[in-house]
Amino acid sequence: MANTQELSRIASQVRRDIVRMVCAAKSGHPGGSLGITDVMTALYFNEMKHDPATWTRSAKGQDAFIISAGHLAPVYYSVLARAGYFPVSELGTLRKFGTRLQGHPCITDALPGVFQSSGSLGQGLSCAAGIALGKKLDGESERVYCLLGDGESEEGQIWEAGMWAAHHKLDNLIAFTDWNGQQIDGRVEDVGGLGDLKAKWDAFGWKTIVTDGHDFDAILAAFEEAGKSEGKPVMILFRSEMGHGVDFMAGTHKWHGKAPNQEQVEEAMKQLDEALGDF
Ligand SMILES: Cc1ncc(C[n+]2csc(CCOP(=O)(O)OP(=O)(O)O)c2C)c(N)n1
Repeated sequence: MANTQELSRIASQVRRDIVRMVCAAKSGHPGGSLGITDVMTALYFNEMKHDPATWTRSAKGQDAFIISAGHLAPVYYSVLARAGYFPVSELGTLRKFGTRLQGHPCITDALPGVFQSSGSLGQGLSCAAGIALGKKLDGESERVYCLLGDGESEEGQIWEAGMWAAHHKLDNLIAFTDWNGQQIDGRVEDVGGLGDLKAKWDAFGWKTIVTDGHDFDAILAAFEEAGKSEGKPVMILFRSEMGHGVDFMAGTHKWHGKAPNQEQVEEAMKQLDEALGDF
């Protein structure tokens, strides 16, 4: 289990991977990926009970993770590779012809670590809730985690899944939202305002936690608190910054789905721990 210092180093590595992968592919989604990197690193290197050597899609005896906001594939692939699910060198194949690393995760490519296809926003929480109920029916104590976007949270299916998970008292379900305030076309509040997101999840019968998505102590504390829920699914709203870690990408929707050029990659690399290697 990595401590906060190690998590910080791994997160820098993951951010380097994201920038390089999207540049090599000449397309993809760096902004949201960079913003949720700290949370995803904490999840895979500290919080989740998982083992790449024995992993199967059935998730028997292990925690499961569903990425609902499938466009955040770059951070997902990097974390999986760095955790040992597949060779780090494969990161360079993102979005290339014949790759297992599609622009959005796809189970028909059988990429180890990927539980569910995604990309069409709004569907992942339903999958996660179903797996969580299945684990309860099987008497398993492991958990199911699910990553949502805040722009994605404008999708109605999420709220249907939210009601259903609360109805079934799925306290083994820990969902979290990348609450960066941005989405594809601008600020979430300008495109389709979510209002008081915490009050909404509370009203849907969830235990809701709001915290900083870039402070590893806060992230780990939130997961710990989430694990203590009894009778309620948990939503962690991680306050985050789109593009975090690379100054010219930070805080704007403009890097939601745009590839940096080689010059921009070199500039980004200077800002992210240069002592780390690359794939
Ligand atoms: C059903 C559906 N509608 C629209 C899209 C196109 N789309 C991809 S990402 C995105 C914005 C999502 O915003 P958010 O969840 O906040 O992600 P972020 O911009 O923070 O990465 C949209 C509209 C899609 N993938 N699926």
